[in-house]
Amino acid sequence: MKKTVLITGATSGIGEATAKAFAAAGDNIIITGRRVDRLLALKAELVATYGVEVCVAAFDIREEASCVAAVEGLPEEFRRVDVLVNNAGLASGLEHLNEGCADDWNAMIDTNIKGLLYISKAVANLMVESGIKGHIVNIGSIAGTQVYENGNVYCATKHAVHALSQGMRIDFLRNGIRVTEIRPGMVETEFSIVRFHGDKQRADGVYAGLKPLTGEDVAEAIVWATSQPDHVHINEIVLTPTAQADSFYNVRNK
Ligand code: NDP
Ligand code: 8X3
Repeated sequence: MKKTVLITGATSGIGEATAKAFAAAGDNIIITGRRVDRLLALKAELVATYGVEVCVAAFDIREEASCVAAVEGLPEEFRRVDVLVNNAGLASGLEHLNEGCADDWNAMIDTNIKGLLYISKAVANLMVESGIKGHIVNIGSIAGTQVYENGNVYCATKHAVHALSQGMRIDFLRNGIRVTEIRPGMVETEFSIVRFHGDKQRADGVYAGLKPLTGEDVAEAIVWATSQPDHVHINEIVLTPTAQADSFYNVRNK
């Protein structure tokens, strides 16, 4: 059955690939992020390629009032949200804690934790009001259970996503809302460029000598997890490149 899917952070990487994957399955999509030009270009592509209905909502997920206004402002035909994909997020910086920068920490905490909470509350209430047994997908990370050197605050935010996913699964039990946490390892997107503040050469080095996951690989897992029969609840999916075992072990140039 055709679903309505709201994806945060659809202007790039995993979120953009997820929007395309749901659209390819015939679902209607609400795409969000801050870069309006990219959202409009993606909307045009999804409509032209898949003939689905697409709603654009541009806002900064770090602002609770903007999240609430965006959800309240959804047009009538997009208000029955079946699936929320909490994907918007970032790493900013990679330094020992005493050399880290409060602006980076605030960006990660405000986006990855607080933004996820704001939008989840607003959309979950829509699901409850409209009696939809919806599905919330949180994009966590293998960094949600392992902490690596210099990853301090980013890893802490993904540990929070891991805890919140478990908490949401319990709290929404009575509403029949399923909560899946997708926990990828290395995915080549704009993630590392953002982490290294635009240093593309350093970002490329993260994936040198191995074949990382793509946004499409992760999107496929998300679509699969949200396409199961009503009685099946996929709690968690951990996926890494074949060349990566976890946060600490990988092989290059093999
Ligand atoms: P990208 O940088 O390619 O995409 C990040 C997306 O998040 C963009 O669409 C961006 O949109 C959005 N975003 C960031 N900040 C905000 C904000 N304040 N308000 C609204 N939207 C925002 O990275 P990925 O696709 O890799 O990252 C997606 C998720 O996957 C993140 O949560 C990340 O932590 C997680 N992840 C990534 C991994 C990887 O190796 N790439 C591995 C494990 C997890 P815009 O800038 O237009 O606002
Ligand atoms: C993003 C990937 O390697 O920083 O979650 O954990 S990593």
